[in-house]
Amino acid sequence: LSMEQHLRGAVANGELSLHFQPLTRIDDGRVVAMEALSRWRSPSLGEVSPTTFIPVAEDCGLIIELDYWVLESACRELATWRAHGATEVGVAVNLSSLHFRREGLVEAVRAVLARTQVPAARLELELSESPLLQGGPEVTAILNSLKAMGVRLVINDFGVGYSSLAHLRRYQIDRLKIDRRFVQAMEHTGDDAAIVRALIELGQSMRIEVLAEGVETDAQRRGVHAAGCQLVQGQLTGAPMNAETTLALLTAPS
Ligand code: G
Ligand code: G
Repeated sequence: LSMEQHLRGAVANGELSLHFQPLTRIDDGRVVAMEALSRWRSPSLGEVSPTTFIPVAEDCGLIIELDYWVLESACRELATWRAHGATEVGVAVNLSSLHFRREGLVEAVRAVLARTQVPAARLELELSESPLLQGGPEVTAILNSLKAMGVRLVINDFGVGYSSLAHLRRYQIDRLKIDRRFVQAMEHTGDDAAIVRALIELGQSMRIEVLAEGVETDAQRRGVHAAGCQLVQGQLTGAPMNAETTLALLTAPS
């Protein structure tokens, strides 16, 4: 069987699970949200990395179903955290660009929020820059509908796709996540440090939150903080963890 064929049964057979990684405010160390990251343990292939199966799922269109499964599962987990008292935290879900070339996303999000009784403001949808770049009126309509519902919109891996100021202005973006390639190269080359500072300034000038991805060292955290960045994600503040560890983290007395 091909990986695609294995993947077709994975959602139905319960082979997918979610890990969660904290997004942390630098000033007070508070976890503002957890990003849902899918994991696949196939009975025949073993543990398959999302960097392998997400592209396969995008090629064969399965990503739509997979992302909807993640959306629903992540909102269910959020409801559990809230029931245990963690009512301030949000959950972030990745959306493939393919959602912006077909219908159904807005209604799917609305239905999941209704089923799970999660407040829209606690759901963050992470999209890449490509739908914004290609963005026709359909993309604008989808993003406007999501914003009207109260959902937060986040641009993932910012900096690699040449989004212009015009794009950012047109859409109501809540947060930019600076790609870890820039963050991690910061210490080594002045050019990368300058790019990170420019991206942070861009966010600040547009009153959009900025998060640095892939922060592994205290020097990196201090570097992005000095440049005006308020939020970090990465090994330093917490690697992706399973649902049980996530609940323990979010309900630990502080
Ligand atoms: O979790 P990390 O291990 O290795 O993820 C690799 C890449 O796969 C990341 O860029 C992440 O954004 C993406 N990814 C992980 N889970 C999902 C998912 O459920 N849907 C989509 N579209 N991308 C995901
Ligand atoms: O692109 P996205 O932000 O969705 O990527 C999440 C991916 O980043 C996952 O593959 C996750 O395992 C990985 N990741 C998270 N923190 C770190 C980190 O500190 N360093 C590196 N190299 N990868 C990280």
